[in-house]
Amino acid sequence: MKTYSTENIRNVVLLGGTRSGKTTLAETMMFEGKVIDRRGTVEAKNTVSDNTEVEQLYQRSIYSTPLYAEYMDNKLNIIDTPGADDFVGGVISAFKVCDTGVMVVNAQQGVEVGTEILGRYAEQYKMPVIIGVNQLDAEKANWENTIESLHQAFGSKPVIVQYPVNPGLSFDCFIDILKMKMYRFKDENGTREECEIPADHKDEAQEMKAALMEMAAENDEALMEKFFEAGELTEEEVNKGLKIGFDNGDIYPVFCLSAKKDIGVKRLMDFIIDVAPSPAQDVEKSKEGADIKCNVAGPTSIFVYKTAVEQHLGEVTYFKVISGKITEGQDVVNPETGSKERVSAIYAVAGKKKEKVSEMLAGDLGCTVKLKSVKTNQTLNQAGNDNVVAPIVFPPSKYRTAIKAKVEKDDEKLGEILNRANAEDPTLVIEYSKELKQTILNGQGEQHINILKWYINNVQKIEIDLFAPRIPYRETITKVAVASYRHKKQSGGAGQFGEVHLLIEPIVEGVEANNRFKIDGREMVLNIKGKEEYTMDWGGKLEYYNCIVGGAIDARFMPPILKGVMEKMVEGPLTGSYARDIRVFVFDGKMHPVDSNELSFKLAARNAFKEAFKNAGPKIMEPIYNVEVLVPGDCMGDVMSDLQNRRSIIEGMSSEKGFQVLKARVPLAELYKYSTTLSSLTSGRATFTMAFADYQQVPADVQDKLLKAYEEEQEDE
Ligand SMILES: Nc1nc2c(ncn2[C@@H]2O[C@H](COP(=O)(O)OP(=O)(O)OP(=O)(O)O)[C@@H](O)[C@H]2O)c(=O)[nH]1
Ligand SMILES: [Mg+2]
Repeated sequence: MKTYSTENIRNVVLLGGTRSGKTTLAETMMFEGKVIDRRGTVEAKNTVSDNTEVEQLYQRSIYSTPLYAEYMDNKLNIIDTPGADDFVGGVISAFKVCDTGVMVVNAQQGVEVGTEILGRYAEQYKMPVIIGVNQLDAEKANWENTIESLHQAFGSKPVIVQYPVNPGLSFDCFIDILKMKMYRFKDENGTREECEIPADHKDEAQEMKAALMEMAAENDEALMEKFFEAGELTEEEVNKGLKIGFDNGDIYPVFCLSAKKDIGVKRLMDFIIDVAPSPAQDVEKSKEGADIKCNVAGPTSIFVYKTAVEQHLGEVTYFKVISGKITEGQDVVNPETGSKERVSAIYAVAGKKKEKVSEMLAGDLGCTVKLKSVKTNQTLNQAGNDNVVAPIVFPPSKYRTAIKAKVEKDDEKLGEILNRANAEDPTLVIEYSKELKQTILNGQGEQHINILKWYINNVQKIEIDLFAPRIPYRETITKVAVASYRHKKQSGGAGQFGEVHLLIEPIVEGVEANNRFKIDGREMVLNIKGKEEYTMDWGGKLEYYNCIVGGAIDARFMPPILKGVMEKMVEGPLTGSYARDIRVFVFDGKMHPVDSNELSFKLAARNAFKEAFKNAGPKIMEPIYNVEVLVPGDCMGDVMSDLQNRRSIIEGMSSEKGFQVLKARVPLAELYKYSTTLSSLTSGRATFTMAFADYQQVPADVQDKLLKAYEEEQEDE
């Protein structure tokens, strides 16, 4: 392969709902780009893109796959992404390195939730979008409905540049408004003839052309002037105007496709080369916010957007050349760790096929192998250049599950596999929770987790259990209580003795500590001699007051008493969860001249605290999440009543681009597998986000259940 200059590169990401035909389109683009001479199909499990065992098993894309096509002296780097929302991580990385999105829409369905979600991302990342209406050869293809749904979703942005003459099973013709020609396809390998527009389509085509010209002219004053004077624009001028609107994300040109029958694909590729931006205009931000221009004459910087372990190759590092050029055998430095690496070989990538090249220039996408320790989101530079490219920001998780190996001896290996999985897919977030004493796996949905499970079971041959994670409850109290406890043990030699009397009360924001208390109608006044205040790692406070009079307890026993209390703050008396916001006043006790020691006082304090806690109107607090659901109107009722069954508080409803947006506060305990339920309630047409909001007291019946469950658990132990 020759070396492509920055201007002759196009970086394109294929986007779209599940089964819209992205992988098939990628296959056809590579066929037109002479990377392959026979096209595979998803059904035959032989596409270049869906090349992993698990993708072939499920007949869908799971990973984002870098591909390329060489076409008209240009190199099109193509990233084929999975349509399912569960695998969005790969889409987000593709946004980072691509300049144009081709949104594939299934003409049988029109805009789907997937299209909608990806459209939002495209807006967020300011990515120019071309819409490819695909599957126009399918029996149920419906052009009008599809266009209508496009306008509903994207307003006036979609601009028709082609329309099909005969959508449906016999589809072989479309009219190109830009070129004012009709293309007729003679076979399923892209062979086409250019014809005049037939008489019965002339008026419609003319009308659309005028609209297109006006739309193009609106983006540029000079064009506008010309358009008013001459009444029309040349193809070049229309392209120019379209390009401005397109680059700004104001115009989404709409193309006709049958990826399966290779109709319209070449024309789409032409347009990408003629109109879509090359990376020459790329300006990356550094971590510090400085601009890094895509300048081939600049110092070498490459950015790692993906890593994978691949058969026969080992660790493969996928990168984009951000600036300068990278040459075979070049030494680079990781500016963040200072570690040196040698890029011994460079490859252009089409799935498993790796074609060795001697160099790659700014803007290009490629991969290398055998680097020592490079992770996704890291930058590698020519020595002396300390630019660090701002990292890809992955979306927050929406599915959590606890995971453990069925047999303990696999624990360590499982840990390694999970860490590896996170390196390859940063949206798989592993959390070793000390609080919950569980390993929690966070991901984008049940499918996402199940794919990992499949891999662990079938490839790594480890049996695992996935189960509902514990909930990080918090415990606190609502009123004053006192308790005392005597720890006494007489066994042979030295005995143990310690007695502690303490009083506890809740810390309420804005209410200062006082030394007068009322307990069961009895007034109690304490003599505060010392105060210590601790902020808990898990939120909230502990205040510890020394109110000992007359030397009832030696000062040296105060720290062990605090330690005993602290232990019960870590493992709360109600459910073993963290406790918070409590004042403890130690006001009396007893010592034994021989048997008293630190341990005895610690144990006495633990038990006294526990006792007092249970009498102090204890309550369990649970984490509440803000949940936002994007749902098609016809599923609203089901989604709403399901949420109500989850003890949710519905906070609002609004409609947005043909969907309903539902906002609710939902307890985390009720969100286990929510994404799965939502998906089955709406046939996968809804999506949601969740974010921690705050802690709220659990209802009485829930508290009773939790207390009982904890008691039983304690008895078992
Ligand atoms: N009739 C027809 N079928 C198509 C066309 N393009 C794709 N298909 C079929 O649609 C199904 C899905 O195609 P894929 O290429 O896997 O779709 P995808 O968008 O990559 O799907 P995900 O990877 O799951 O997001 C397959 O059965 C394809 O054969 C087309 O142009 N016409
Ligand atoms: Mg696919």
